[in-house]
Amino acid sequence: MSELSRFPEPLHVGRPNIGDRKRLQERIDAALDRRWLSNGPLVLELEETVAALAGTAHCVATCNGTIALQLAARACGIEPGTEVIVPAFTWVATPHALSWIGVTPVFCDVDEETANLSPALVKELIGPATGGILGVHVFGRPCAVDELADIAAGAGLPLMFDAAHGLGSTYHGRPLGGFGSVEVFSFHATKFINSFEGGALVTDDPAIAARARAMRNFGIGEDGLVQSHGTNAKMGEASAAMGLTSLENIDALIAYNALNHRRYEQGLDGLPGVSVRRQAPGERANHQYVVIEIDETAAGIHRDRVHEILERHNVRSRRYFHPGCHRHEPYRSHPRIHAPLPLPHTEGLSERVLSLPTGSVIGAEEISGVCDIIRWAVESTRTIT
Ligand code: T4K
Repeated sequence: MSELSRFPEPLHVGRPNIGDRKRLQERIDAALDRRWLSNGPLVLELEETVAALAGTAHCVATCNGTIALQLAARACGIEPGTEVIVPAFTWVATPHALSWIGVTPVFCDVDEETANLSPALVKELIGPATGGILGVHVFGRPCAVDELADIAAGAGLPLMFDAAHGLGSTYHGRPLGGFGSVEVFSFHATKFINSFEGGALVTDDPAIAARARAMRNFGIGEDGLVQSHGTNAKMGEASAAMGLTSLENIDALIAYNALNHRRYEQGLDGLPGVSVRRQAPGERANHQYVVIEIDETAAGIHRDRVHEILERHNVRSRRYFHPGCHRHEPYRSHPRIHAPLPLPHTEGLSERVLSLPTGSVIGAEEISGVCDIIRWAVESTRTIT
């Protein structure tokens, strides 16, 4: 262990990409000169840019992705008191967004290979109280969109996607964002495209876009009258300035993330029980998360032990999404409501996966050091055993 160096500064999974500071400062200065800090032109420009990237007719930018999920559900007509089927293997924002507006998340297990909603199990879970289906493109890998769309259409349910990880990835060659009734992006600081905090919903449906736009602004419609319930979910101009600056680099950031992904694959190649999770074959992926899977039986060491060892060397890996949403409150206390079927793949994945540092501040040297630590952890444990 002593031969391995400890990183002098912590290596984080979610270190933000900052982009061109001069461009950012120019945009913020222009907003200050205009004295237009919210409901302004930068948000409109961001919306146009994101809609173009997603290939959708409409984009509604918001102050974060969680509230965009709430607007999306409400704009699709999902009422309090109904149920929405969601994967248990996701960030807790997905079910929390629903339960905060009085909608019950019903957890579904995921496919082991993709870590996304299992269409066959979604079908089993549909019942009289089901009001919709919300898939998550976990780690930027697309859901089984076509199968889910068939199931949703057959049951007459709206299909939504949480694409918080999905900007820049494709499904059948088309960008994520344009599937289902509506999709939601997150531009949180830890996402590869960030607007400090922020999010957006994208859709081709003008009615969903109009309802979400109104609800984002206290329910005020285009005629200036309050048409519905609403909230304040607006994105500010400073956030849009950051988002636009970040988006100027999207292709370079994806290329760099892909390079880092390959560096990890090479660095961990041949290590028993350790694999780097793959993106969908034949699709473009944003590679914003590099996730390894540690099979304790083959590696001789549990993921949590590797996580601890990395921590000791100043590498802050993240156990996204341990232990599965069904094991968080308030869901854990009501298993029959929230998890009517067993969730073996969620349970298994949440014990095996580990997200490693990547992004523009992580390079070959850091990755080689992280891989050395993981290699040492596995090989020394196997030798002792
Ligand atoms: N749906 C899904 C599937 C999601 O993954 C998320 C968010 C959402 C919906 C909701 O979208 P938002 O409402 O957030 O827009 C993070 C993020 O807070 C969260 O946005 C993200 N998913 C989730 C997967 O990860 P934490 O608790 O791990 O983040 P945090 O703030 O501790 O940051 C992680 C590491 O990054 C830190 O150890 C340090 C580093 N960091 C973080 C920030 C904020 C920095 O170096 N600089 C920074 O500014 O949840």
